Amino acid sequence: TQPIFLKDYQEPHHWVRDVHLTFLLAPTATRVRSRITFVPNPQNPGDLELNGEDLRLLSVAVNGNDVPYEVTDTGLTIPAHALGEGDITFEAEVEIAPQENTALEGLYMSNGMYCTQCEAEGFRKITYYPDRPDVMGVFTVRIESDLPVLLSNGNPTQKGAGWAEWHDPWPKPAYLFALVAGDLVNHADTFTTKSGKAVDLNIWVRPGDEDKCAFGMEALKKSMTWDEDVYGREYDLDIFNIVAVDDFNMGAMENKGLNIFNSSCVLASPETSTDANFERIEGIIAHEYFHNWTGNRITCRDWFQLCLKEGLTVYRDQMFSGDMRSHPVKRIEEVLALRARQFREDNGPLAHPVRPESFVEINNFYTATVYEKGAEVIGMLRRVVGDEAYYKALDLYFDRHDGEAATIEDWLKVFEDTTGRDLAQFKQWYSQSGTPRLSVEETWDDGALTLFFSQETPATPSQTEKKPQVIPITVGLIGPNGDEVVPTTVLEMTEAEQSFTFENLGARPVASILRDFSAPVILNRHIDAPTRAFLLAHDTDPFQKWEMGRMLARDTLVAMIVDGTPPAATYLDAIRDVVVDDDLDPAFRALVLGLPSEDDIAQKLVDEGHTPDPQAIHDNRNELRRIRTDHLADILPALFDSMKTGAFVPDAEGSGKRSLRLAVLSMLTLIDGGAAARAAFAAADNMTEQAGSLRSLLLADMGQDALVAFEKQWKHDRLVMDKWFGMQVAYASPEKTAQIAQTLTQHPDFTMKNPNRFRAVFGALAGNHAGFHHESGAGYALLAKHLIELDKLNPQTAARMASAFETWRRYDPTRQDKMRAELARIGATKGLSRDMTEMVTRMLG
Ligand code: B3K
Ligand code: ZN
Repeated sequence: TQPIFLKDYQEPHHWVRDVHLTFLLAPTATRVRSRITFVPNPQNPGDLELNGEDLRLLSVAVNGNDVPYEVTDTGLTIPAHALGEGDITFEAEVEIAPQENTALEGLYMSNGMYCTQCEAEGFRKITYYPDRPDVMGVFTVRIESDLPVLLSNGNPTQKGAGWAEWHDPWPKPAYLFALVAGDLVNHADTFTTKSGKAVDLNIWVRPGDEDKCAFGMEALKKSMTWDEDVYGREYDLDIFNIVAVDDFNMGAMENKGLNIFNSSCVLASPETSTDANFERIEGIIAHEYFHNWTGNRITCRDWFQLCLKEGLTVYRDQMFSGDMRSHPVKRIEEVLALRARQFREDNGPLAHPVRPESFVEINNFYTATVYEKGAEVIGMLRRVVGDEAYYKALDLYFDRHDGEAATIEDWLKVFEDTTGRDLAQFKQWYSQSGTPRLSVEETWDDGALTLFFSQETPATPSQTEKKPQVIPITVGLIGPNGDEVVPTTVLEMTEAEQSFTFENLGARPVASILRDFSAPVILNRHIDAPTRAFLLAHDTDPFQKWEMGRMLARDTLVAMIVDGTPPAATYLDAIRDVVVDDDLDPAFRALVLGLPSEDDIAQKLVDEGHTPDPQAIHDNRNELRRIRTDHLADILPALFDSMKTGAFVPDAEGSGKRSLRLAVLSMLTLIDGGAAARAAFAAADNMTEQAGSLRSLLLADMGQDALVAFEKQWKHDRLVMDKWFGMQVAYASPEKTAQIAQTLTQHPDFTMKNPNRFRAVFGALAGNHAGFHHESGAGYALLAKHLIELDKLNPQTAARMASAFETWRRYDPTRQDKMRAELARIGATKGLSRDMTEMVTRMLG
């Protein structure tokens, strides 16, 4: 398993024109017949090279004749001399066993239904093919099966008893191929595009789930309208199908005209889904739909360019969600997720650039860095060039590269051509890993405020030298009376050290720096608590307003942990002022009430030169929760009642009220013996309230009865049961966490074969900071044991979850030894997958 390198890219020896596939579906012996027209590439003549894995080859022919060929574990090669001149008709038949495919990559079965997952390199498990994104072909697919619903990409052409044919007129790489066959029912609708074309829309689900499709369908129609209005992009087929599948390695997949979704990312009802679920479903439906242009019509030349489609599509879905809901709330949520996942990745052994330069297994690079930092880079680019130039550049991108497999160079070129700017330095955001530390000092001199910035990016694996980046820094100034004296301006930093002066100011203002989180950096700024509280009260930028509350909480916690300093009244009063302010959006107030996660605090302690003690972080954080609760005790009951919502509507307003209500409930539970939470749990008529009250009880270690009742009520619902499995681990006290997770693996409904169920238990274990890092090491051992087992069945999901260990170097020598030993144990396992081998090697490296 050798790494492959971006710098080694070469065009293929052959391009594809069209592809005809016939599937004779059978669980353990599916036949796949292919007829492919190859066109020799005059730029790079050579053998016909096809990828193929786990295939039983039955026949091969070229232009109707037998030919010499070589088959290995990874592919099939036909020597150039056997190919003749001109176009080549290649025919083959292979046999595969979807029923035995537990990796959920290629063609597999889930509850009696056939489905596929081909990105990144799953098509090679279906038939022999040049499985690389720069090779695009027009696919015609025939499916033969007794199952009633037979789907593939593109438009349906013909069907009869036991068969159906599909034709996709848009050339596409194999990773966008999809096939579904099953006993499914549809929730149908139609959409008329801006130019008057009628499109049939369907969400296909297992019988019994049809009442959970309406929200997803609305989200799809909103996405279609939004992409027309904002990016001028229309849909381009007669039909758009979405299918819900229970066993799926990630959230969803943007196959052309046939998106396949993890059922948890499309099925929704008020009784079974939380507000967070609704929001996520809306965002993922939009994301996959938006890929139709950014990913499918314009795809990636090679997998190193993954951020070309993912960063841009995340950026687009974030814009969409902000438009549908609340921009400030959405932005704060994005930053929370970025810090929790991407900053963490950038700070550890798995750090890599937004465009990696090498990989062993590409599935290991569907990361927060490629996706979320990739989106941040686009947000910065837009800030640097301005809105108008951004949309002009996008129009040029779609015009120039439609139908192509493009690169980051192509992407940046449209911005250079639109604006005349040189983006060479900006491009470093794609090649340099690590999170820049931005420091700021200020001076005041006779009406002039000067901000001195310096930037430094710490070394990351295989990148010791870092260059200064282009950092757009948004700044506004607030006068001493709380009025804004200078509105948001963008300062463009390009040097290692750079200063900016604001002149002609009356009195010394307070600077609000990095408004809207204008760059993915860590800002080091030493300002006192009263100044932070002032900005929390007066900043006009909602992100910075929230950020000041968060920084106050973080500094309070660090001081409590490091030298036992009790929380200051400045912090407690400032929080109280926000929480009682009825002019503020309840969702925003709930976010201000949130405390930094234990994992965030651990990283902050490391940054300040301390060794984090997970138990101490946990205890002090709980202590702060208790102190804050006492400080707010008199207002909590009334606030809780006033945030009650009527009939459940999963919109921004309702979800905002519920999130404040539930944040208040978790505090109330600390002082009322659990009375309010028990009552809310018993009376809940929606999952947000039911799960939220259960969470409060679990956090206070009073959840046993509610857990029993919850299981009894939801036994039959696999998605709700995932919550039941997850919550009791996520909110367990540190000493019990591993034991609870272990016991749950013995539950009759636990299975290693369903990624959602596995993630429910083990994702929660890894996410329970004090529980996972409990000094016994039980959390580490339990996770490692199950990752080793899962790796045999499903390497992709196992490898992804192994990143739980990426922070091992942060902790004390005893914990380090324990974690390193578990990683070594995983690494020493016989027959370990390429996926897991790469992850363990990088983490130990
Ligand atoms: N493109 C897919 C992810 C595929 C992951 C393969 N390991 C989903 C998405 O980003 O839309
Ligand atoms: Zn995507």
